[in-house]
Amino acid sequence: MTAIWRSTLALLGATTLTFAMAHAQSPELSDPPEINGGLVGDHGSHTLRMGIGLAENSPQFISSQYFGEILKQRTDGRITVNVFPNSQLGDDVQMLEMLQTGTLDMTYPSSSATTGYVEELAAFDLPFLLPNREAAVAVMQSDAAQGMLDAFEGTGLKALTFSENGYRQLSNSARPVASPDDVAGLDVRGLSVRTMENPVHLAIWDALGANPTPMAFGELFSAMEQGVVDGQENPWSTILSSNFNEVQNYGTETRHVYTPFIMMLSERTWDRMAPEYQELVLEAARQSAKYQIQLSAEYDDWSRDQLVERGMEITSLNNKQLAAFQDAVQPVYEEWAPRIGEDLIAEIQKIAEESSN
Ligand code: TK8
Repeated sequence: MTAIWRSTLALLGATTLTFAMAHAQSPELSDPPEINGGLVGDHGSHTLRMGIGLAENSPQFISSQYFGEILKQRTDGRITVNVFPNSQLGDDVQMLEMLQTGTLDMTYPSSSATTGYVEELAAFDLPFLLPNREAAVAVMQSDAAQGMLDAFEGTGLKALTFSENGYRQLSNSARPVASPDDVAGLDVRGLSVRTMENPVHLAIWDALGANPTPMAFGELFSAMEQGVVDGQENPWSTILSSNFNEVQNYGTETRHVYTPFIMMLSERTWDRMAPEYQELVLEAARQSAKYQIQLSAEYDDWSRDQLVERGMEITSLNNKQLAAFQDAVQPVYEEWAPRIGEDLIAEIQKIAEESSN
């Protein structure tokens, strides 16, 4: 393909996405990287349906669109991806099952929803394991992490790549929280906190003295609105893009867990694809994940400021306060580390340490 063609294609792609972003009520986010690489051979057409949980103005949606754009351009429109946001097609757990039965092609769950398939992934649910984003990215790009993705083989799920959901923060509608005692509520009842359907997260909030309630993401807004639960925990970017601030007055910067997303494809869809298409799908998944991590970092910082501007009272924890949370969840480590694998956790901690050197 001549240089002119390539730049025209790249330009076309970039313009469409910049247009979409401008209308997403979000800050100046980085433009998607130029789509490079030639056209792949004609191995027939595929229209992939992809279900995700978050909204159109989320980095998850924007990077999924970019993933689709790469495939469309590199196959001259033979592979297209339709992204369905806002849990329209189901929640993380349901959509994974739909991939297994072949009634859906793709989804992008939090790793926490997949530990029933590959228990080692629960390592990411251990509290305060990853001190910063550099460490998290280094771990997600490590051989240990690739081993976890490979371990899905034979489950009906093809795990393509990790990307960022982000650092989880507590929000609630009842009271400011600066300590585990505020969660437990010494003279009032403990906060009822929605968690993902994941045993480690249940254990974390149990250890902090809350009443943890596992629930699908799609049910969360109305559960908070109706007072079924007092609070929840998610990255600032998700709290904002899902308008949780409309039903949550208080936020606490706990950063208690860094949750990855995992881009998933149905093994049936994968097996129907020619090897050259499979290679391209993996490449596009990794490129879009890299962009997603960058977007997520930009959006998360901006979201925190926006939430304050929109009236949320956010409590930042000093080191002493943070240590109180870390001490309170130590039993979770003791319970889960042997089950997940002490060697794997030690390897992850080593990668995390080395990443900040
Ligand atoms: C969206 C979920 C969400 C997760 C949760 O499908 O359930 O709270 O953090 O991002 O994956």
